[in-house]
Amino acid sequence: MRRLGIWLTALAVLLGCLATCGAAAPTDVPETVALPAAVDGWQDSYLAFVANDYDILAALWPDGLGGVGFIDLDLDGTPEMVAFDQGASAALGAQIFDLADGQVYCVSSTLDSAAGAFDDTYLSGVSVCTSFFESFRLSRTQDGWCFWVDSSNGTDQTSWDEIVRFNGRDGVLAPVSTCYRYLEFDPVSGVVVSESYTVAGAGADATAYQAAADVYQGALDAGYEAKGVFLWDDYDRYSAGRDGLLTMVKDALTAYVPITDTVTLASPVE
Ligand SMILES: [Ca+2]
Repeated sequence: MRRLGIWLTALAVLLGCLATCGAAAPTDVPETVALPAAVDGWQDSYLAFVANDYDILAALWPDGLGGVGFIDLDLDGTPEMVAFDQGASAALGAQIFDLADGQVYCVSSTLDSAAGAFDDTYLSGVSVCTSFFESFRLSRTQDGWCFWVDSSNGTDQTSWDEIVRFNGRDGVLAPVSTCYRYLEFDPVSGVVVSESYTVAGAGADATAYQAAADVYQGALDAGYEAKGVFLWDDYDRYSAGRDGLLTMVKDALTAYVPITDTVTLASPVE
């Protein structure tokens, strides 16, 4: 039994090393992230926005929104609302809304027309395509804790990836493009015939792109799983129209997973 115990101890040490040694070791970044309390009434603010601006939402997405979830992407204690469209390509388009002084603003949209439909005071030029709430990752990078997402989409002849980091500016979510890759394929052979890259918005090569992506893809992941609800979870419950969308938002509020010490410290994995 004693020998078994020694082996188990050695195995635990080895696994611990594998879990931490391969990732970039953040320096001077605290092991925990301390968030302020959410602003009072944030749930009601989002519900009121959806109820009052339903006609705008219905005009922009006439087939209805595909999903709603809440994630505190800029780690200021109050979650943003992430609403997916129903997708016309490989990935869904994310529409992201944040609160400022009790008012809801669209801060990111895959639709150009969102700029004219909503107050665009805080609307970013960076948008996100992904299909899952869990794609938004909370990581401890060398530059600090942050949410990021590998936003990607494509066709049979093109594909692109963009690592989007979520910062905050003046108390409002500010998505930032850290690096971007665009590939074109020969439709017959599948061979890449054209490629282009940017890092921090400036032209770059594949090596620089991968180095910038590794800052996030190689960071320590907190294991946080954001949750939301999708239209296809229950078509009857989320029936077309104002009431169905409001029910979806209410269910998403229930599904919201606040970021707590328990969540962020749940044995970070690489
Ligand atoms: Ca927030």
